[in-house]
Parts: sequence; structure tokens; C-alpha cells
Amino acid sequence: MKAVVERKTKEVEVKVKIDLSGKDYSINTGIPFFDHMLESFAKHSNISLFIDAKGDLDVDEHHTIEDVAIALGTAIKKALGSKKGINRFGDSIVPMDDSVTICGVDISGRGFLNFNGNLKDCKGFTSDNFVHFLDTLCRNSGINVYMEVKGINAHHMMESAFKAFAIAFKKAIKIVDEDIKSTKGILD
Ligand SMILES: [Mn+2]
Repeated sequence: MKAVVERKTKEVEVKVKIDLSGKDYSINTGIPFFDHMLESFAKHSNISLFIDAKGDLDVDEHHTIEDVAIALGTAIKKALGSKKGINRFGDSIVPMDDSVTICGVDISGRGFLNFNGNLKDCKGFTSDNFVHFLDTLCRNSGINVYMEVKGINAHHMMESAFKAFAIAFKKAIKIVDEDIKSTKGILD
């Protein structure tokens, strides 16, 4: 349930360490709001997560956010391994003041994001970069995510989205027996 992934390009250097059965976290991407969201993801999914990223933030946040998503998604896929015994599915409805997110997760081994909602930009983390982050994470981790976000306040909407994903993810990765939850016999 552990993995380490390092990714180095001319734009971004990122290291991710994950332990799905741990519960401590340390996140530094150089984008404070993004750190806050990733800390929330680690906290509410009850996993251990270390992320250190140094990207070309003088250009903009895009490359850093995308490369963190690639590395984190790859680390999740490695840490899940054969997916033997995991619950596979998870869901959540997470309100935060004026906002609410509905999220469903299927750790199918494929990867697809079905996103519905009108998020607003937060400081250093635009709504389109959120969707790009989650879509990239889904494709690299092999997880299908359905997400619907409604609300008024930009920060509340984004935070409820991360928390909802975290809680649905926590349910999906829970070890419930020794079975692989697929009639195919594999989750891939
Ligand atoms: Mn991109």
C-alpha cells in the first residue's frame, strides 16, 4: 500500500510518497491554496502523503498542478497494486456552508472523470486547473470519478470537492476481504 514516484521535467520536479495505510502528511507545491487542498485530501482520506514540487511558477501554475497530478496518480496506482480486497467503490455527499459536492469513485483500473458544476477560481488555483488536475489524476491512477459541485463561495466549493473526493476514495480503498471485486477477476 506504499509507493514513491519521482518525476523530473524541464518544467517541474516532483516527488510523491504515499502510504494508503498511514495518516501523516506534508505538502509543498509552492502554491499555498493547492497545498491546502492536498492536505485536506490526505487528512480526509486518512492516508499518508508527502509531496514536494518545484515548478516553473514564474510561467503560471499549470505545469506544477499537472505534474503533481501525474505523479500522485501514478503513486496511487502503484500503491494499490493488484487491488485485491479493496472495496473498489466509494461515494460521498459533502456540504460546506453554502456549497455541496456529490462524488462517486470506482477504482476500476481505467480512468475517467465525469465532472459537472461551475467552480470559481481560487488564488493560484483556477477552476479549469482543478478539472485538469482531477482528470489527470483519474487517468494516471486508473480511477473513475463522478463529481457534481454546487455552491456560491469559490473556496467552499473547491474545498467541498476535495473533501468529497477524499471521503469517497477512503471508502473505495478500504480493505474489506481478500476478493477482487470484478467478474473479470482483475481490476485493470
Ligand atoms: Mn496540461
